[in-house]
Amino acid sequence: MVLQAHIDDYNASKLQSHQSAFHHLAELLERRGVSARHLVRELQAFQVAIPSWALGTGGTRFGRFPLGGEPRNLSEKIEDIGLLHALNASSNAISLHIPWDVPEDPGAVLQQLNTLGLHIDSVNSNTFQDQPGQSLSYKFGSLAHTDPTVRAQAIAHNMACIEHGATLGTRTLTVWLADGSNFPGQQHFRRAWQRTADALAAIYSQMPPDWTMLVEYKPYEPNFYSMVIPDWGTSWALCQHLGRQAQVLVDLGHHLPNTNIEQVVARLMHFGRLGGFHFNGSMYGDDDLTTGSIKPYQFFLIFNELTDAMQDPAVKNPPLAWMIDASHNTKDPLEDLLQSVQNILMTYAKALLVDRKALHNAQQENDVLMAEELLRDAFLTDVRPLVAEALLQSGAALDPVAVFRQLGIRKKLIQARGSKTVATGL
Ligand code: LRH
Ligand code: MN
Repeated sequence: MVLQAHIDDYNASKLQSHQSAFHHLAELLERRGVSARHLVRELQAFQVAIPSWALGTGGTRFGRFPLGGEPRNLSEKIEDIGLLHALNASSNAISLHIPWDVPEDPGAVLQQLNTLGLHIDSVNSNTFQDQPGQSLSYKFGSLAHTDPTVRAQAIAHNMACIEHGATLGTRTLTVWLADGSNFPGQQHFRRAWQRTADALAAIYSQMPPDWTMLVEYKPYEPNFYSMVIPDWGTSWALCQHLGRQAQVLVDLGHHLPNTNIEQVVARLMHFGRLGGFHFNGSMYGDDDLTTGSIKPYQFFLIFNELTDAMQDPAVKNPPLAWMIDASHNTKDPLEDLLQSVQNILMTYAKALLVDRKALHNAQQENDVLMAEELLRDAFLTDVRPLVAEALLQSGAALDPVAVFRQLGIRKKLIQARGSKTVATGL
């Protein structure tokens, strides 16, 4: 549907204004001793994984308002992510959720992925819902359940996820547990932790040696008194307990209000236990809004810590998994995802602008104001021409959302798939 010609035509119509903005910024950066060409290469290499469960309209318990043209199966989900990648050349990976996205024909899936220049970056297990025909319920938990047969069922499900993932070439299993309690006394905290640690160890021991297990934490929802893995410290302790192939997954929406997430990220990088991110934006709780839409400065401070650690040879942290985890209640899901990727690229570009040597000196001399000003200087730099240049050089659109709209893609998807289709996911 999206022919390269459409993108080229659009870029040609915007080229002059883009080039003057880019050259102006490149000169400004040159005076700061920063190479715009180097930053463009960094941005071209930065790829974000798209969640297969966020290609349709999300909902809340108060309602869901489908906008039509939503993917009806895994193949159409891959087609939509291929569309995003064609528009921004920055979304070459897909996170799958099992059983929402069981690959019926792995061969055909691999072929489609190949054609679109995509790959599967991780499989997510789901022991937070009961599937039709499931023998034992996860109402009172899964890996932390008091009943060993329920724990065994959940362990078997995670092993099945690894098998599905292996047929599709990924080597990452993401585990998020809804396990917890709603009332005091309902759960024995120490025994619940130990059951969870033992069950994760049972999965870990059967996981291929070249696989990674990402352990995601969340302070509340769907349980509202306690969660078995509520915070980074608990996830980190579990990863220490499991072994080197276990890493902490940071979902930005999974923090209590006013948590200093950038410090959590710096800690985990320092310990070499940061596995990756579920990027999204949030005002209050796990709101799963557009990434960078609500607290752009905090998001920048997170990338500042990441970039500082990634540029420090003393930090021994494995490569990070960059993934989005969002839910779209009022925006077009595809436009929302395109906007999120743009925000992520812009925030990374700003973090790359920080003069780390000057910042280090200001910190050493306790020049509080100068240290902050060095960060704000980078944050307040308009890097949009850099991101646009990176996409242009990768054959993508200078402005992906503009081309998405110009081509009337949502209308075409509704014509092709119907106005009532609802995608699996949240
Ligand atoms: C839990 C979560 C987890 C997913 C789900 C879709 O809130 O962030 O990462 O499994 O959303
Ligand atoms: Mn998540």
